[in-house]
Amino acid sequence: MASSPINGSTDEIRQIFDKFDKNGDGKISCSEVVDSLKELGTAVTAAEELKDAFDLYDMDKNGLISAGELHAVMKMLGLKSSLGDCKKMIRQVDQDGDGSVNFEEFKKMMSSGGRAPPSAA
Ligand SMILES: [Ca+2]
Ligand SMILES: [Ca+2]
Repeated sequence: MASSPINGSTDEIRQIFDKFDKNGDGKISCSEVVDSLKELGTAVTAAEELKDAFDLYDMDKNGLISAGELHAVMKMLGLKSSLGDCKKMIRQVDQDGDGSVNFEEFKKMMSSGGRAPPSAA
């Protein structure tokens, strides 16, 4: 049962190729490459920034931001929020009700605008 890694990667290359080949003519033009890289770059940057911000808050790296962690970062950023405020912010996005913010909930927190804390620029 030797599986050839080449088959898998050919598939992957074709998928990537299809993504680049916007008009489906089987060729990738320079402008198609530029467009695709631009799209890719924007998506990756946004996701990476969010992950960086999440890691900043998640001090013990357990994949969850607790009210205490949120409070500590707010203090670090010089924002005057009480632990109670942080708990309230978490409650607003806490979908599974565990009292902490996971990455999915964090994304919501950041995209909801409003009182989303700024990331360290
Ligand atoms: Ca944590
Ligand atoms: Ca939660």
